[in-house]
Amino acid sequence: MKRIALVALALLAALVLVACGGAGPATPAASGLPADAAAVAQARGLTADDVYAAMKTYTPSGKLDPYIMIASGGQSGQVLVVGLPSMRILKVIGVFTPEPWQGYGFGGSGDAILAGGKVNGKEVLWGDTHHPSISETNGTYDGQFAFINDKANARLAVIDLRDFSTKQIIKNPNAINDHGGAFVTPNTEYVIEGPQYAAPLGWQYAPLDQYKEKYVGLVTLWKFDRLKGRVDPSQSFQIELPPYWQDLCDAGKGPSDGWFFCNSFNSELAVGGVELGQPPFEAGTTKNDTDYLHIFNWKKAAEVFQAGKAEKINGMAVIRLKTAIAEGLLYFSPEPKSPHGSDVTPGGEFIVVGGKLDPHVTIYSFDKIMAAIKAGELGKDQYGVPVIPLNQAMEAQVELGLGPLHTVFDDKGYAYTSLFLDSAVARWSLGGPYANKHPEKAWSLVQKLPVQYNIGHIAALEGDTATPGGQYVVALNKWSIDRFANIGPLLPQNFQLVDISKGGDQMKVLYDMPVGMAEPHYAQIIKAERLKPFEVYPEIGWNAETMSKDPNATLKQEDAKVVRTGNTVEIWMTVIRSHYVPEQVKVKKGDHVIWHLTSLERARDATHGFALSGYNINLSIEPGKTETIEFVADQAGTYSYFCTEFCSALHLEMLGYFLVEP
Ligand code: CUK
Ligand code: CUA
Repeated sequence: MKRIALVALALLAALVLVACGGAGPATPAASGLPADAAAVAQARGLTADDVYAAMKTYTPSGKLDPYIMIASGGQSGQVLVVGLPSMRILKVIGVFTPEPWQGYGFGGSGDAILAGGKVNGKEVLWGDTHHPSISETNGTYDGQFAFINDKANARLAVIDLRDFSTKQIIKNPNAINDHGGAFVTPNTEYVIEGPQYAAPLGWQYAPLDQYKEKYVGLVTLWKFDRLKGRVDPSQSFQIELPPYWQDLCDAGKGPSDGWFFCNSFNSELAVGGVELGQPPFEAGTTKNDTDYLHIFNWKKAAEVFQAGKAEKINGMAVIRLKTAIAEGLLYFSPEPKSPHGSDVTPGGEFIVVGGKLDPHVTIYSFDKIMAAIKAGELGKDQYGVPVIPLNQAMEAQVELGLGPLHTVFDDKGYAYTSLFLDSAVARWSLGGPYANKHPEKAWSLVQKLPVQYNIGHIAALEGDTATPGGQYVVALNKWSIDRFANIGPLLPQNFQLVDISKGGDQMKVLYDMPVGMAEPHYAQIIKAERLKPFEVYPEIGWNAETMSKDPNATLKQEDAKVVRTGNTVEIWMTVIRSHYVPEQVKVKKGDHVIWHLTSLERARDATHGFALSGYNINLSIEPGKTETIEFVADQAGTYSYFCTEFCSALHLEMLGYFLVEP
């Protein structure tokens, strides 16, 4: 404690020194104790802002981060877990892509989870993860589960935050790609998976000249069974939409609970074909001044589904567009121009939509939308969907700058919008019930903070929930250009931590974090205290896939055994520092091998690995875990199995021989 105080003192002294333009050698009198901190600041050329940033983010050895960011891992198909404010990576969770350290997809239970993501029987072992979503209770993160979509293949994954590992991957049976997911409803009743590029219903073939008639959009509401920790497809349903490209979605809360909202583009129904002399997509999809904000009544849609008014297509219940219109499940309102992002304010009163080619964000009032629906007499789009005129639904527009995309919120009545073309974070003031939380005029730009460069999404501390926290925003920047040492033409993306703790125009960039693995899109930041992860698995013999005791657990070393039944050899093995039991396993070529491994460890962090040479097998066996592998010993020879985690001084001696007799 005393040390920390001293360091802080020294840094403060350095701050004063640098702030005063303090050249010259630091004397003990000027810098306080110890003098070397001021000298370091001077030698490294740190400005007062730098020293402030260092003090805001530096996390001394042994201190824990109070906030955890769950970030998309982009094309890596993984999910990143990052501590804030230190910006240290804590884990890369294997999700759509096999991950060897976690033994995910190399013979253990991860194989079955990954197999859930097969596309028409074909293994697809990567994903383009976009939007993580932490499970919510009453509109606030509850820290139990996280969901993420794979844009490339229209898949959804469920991550259990008790052990930060993937439990389920589910393939959307009627969509080939998705985008506006995963987003949860306020009590995680449903996980919304919005569509992206329209395709014929039921994943059929149809030529592009039949686009208008045959192609559809399709939003999916996956029912989440919290007790099982799994999505239940039999209780899930889809809603057919016009073939506009639905984009980002967000669920209502408070007064707007029961509804969700998606922006869309390509109301032009462009089909590309620049090589045929037709306008390229980038021109074809931006001709119109407005597209349609999609407004869904999901509670009513769930009733319509329960009432059996859905059609089964590829085993999945689909509410057809006609039914959706007739039952009042879907409304539109125009949104300018080339829209992107759809974000609901913390109290659920407003929906904020950005426009890639419009300098404004447009704010819709849920009350006004409801009033317009009640009043009736709405026009219709070309597919018969009722359209609420923009001037009847709009609360305000705020001019922010070029390329507004995504918006998050804080506890001071401010909103934060990423400005892609400006490469900036805009802080602006909310109106309505938020107007008295800040001194500024309602609905006005407060500050534009430059970031490096081309910001996409933006995340704030619990900033998309009913109870945002303030403190920090993270800019998820697409480019980094000159921020890091040159390592060749493929550059890392750049997460920038921004201090938003002070109001007005006091936002500051604190830290650059290179992301050298992919292009993450969205992230969510949760208070660490809401998470209740296991320290070790609850009991010896825990199956991390089923999250329950495994019937094939071996609880004591004496119970380890090898049993042959015909051509099948079944092994019950124990794992503890620093030996496997048994250490010799003999089979015959062609035998079917079933191998159960149980860690008898109860000490935290005492993880063992299990690699079997030549068989593409690698497991991570955390304390208490039971894993099962199954394979055919199709190659004769002498193999070793050994531990891949340096678990003790005699780790190298933690091995066994696997002998396959010809
Ligand atoms: S999208 Cu990537 S920056 Cu997938 Cu959320 Cu807007
Ligand atoms: Cu167990 Cu190394």
